[in-house]
Amino acid sequence: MKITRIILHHLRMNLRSPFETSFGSIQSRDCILLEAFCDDQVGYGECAADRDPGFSYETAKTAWHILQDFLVPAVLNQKISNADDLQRRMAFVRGHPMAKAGLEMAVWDLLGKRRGISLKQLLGGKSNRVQVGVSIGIQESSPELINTVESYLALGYNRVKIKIKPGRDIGDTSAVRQAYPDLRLQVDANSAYSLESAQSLLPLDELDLLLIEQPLSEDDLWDHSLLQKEFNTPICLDESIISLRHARQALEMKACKVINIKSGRVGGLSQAAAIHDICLAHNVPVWCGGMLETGVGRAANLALASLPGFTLPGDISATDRYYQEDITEQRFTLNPGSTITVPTGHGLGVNINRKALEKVTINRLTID
Ligand code: OSB
Ligand code: MG
Repeated sequence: MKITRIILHHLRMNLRSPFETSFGSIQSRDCILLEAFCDDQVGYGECAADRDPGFSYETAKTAWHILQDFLVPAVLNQKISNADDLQRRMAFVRGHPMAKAGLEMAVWDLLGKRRGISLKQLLGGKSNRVQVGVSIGIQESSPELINTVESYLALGYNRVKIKIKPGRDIGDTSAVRQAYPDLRLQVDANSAYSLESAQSLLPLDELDLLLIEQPLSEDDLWDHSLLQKEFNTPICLDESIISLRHARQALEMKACKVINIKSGRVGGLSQAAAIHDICLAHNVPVWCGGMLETGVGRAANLALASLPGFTLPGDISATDRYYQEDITEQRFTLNPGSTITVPTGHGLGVNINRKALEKVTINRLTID
């Protein structure tokens, strides 16, 4: 197929409640929605880069620049039969995985629509419903954190992840554990510790956590391997796994026992699926991470999480957890048993609500 036109939409969407991590607090979420046109069809993609370079160096504006000036010109009017073709055309751009992943998602959506099958089928997904949990930001105090946890448990979530940072780690986590002795609980530090300061996290090992996510720097596989030796609790890497190569090296180094897979962080769904495959071959459990996506990225996450190696619940919550109004006509809801149903429509299986899109668009560009 040949893509003849691409439209970029820079979105800014208000979250229903502020989301605080060790790298900052946000009230609204930026991203780029891509529309890729081929014959009479359009594919949607979501580039997850946010306004600030807190989670990674990419921002919505750097991704816009890379897409506008490099990736889109390299792809327009070229013959692209699959994600590998696309990746070859994009390979001259070093880094910028979220920009690449956004474009790849739009190509996957088109591939599915043209073949009349869902993204889940294209990727080789198995489950019709996937296990999900909720990721809770740092709250004002431990009692407020417990209230927030309670409210999500009441909605039916049966796995909770809480964000931690130095000074808000052991106290918060023990408080939640004490209030809910049987809860499936995990923590995410978003790189807030060094090998030295992470010694203060050792008491977490007594709290029966599913995993400890990304305690150390994103560029630090080696120190994670040293830290994992000190913990029985599995260390899970998020920021550090930026490619299939890093995943392999992390496994060889024993830098982690679990991997969080996000298509944006690794440059696309094709890379995400490849990381899933080697983890499955090594018996290393994976789960699908989230980036507070709109319905577009959420649909892609659900399809990805339907692959058989995704044995831990994903950070894929219901639309209501994030946004009052989403840009897709579909809203995702929680089923009993803390699952969400994987879309079955062609491609991503979502349609855009144009009115809703209009309200949150702060910049738009057509390239043809
Ligand atoms: O580290 O997993 C993370 C959100 C934005 C950036 C990074 C992370 C997160 C989350 C939220 O934890 C996951 C979600 O519910 O989308
Ligand atoms: Mg994380």
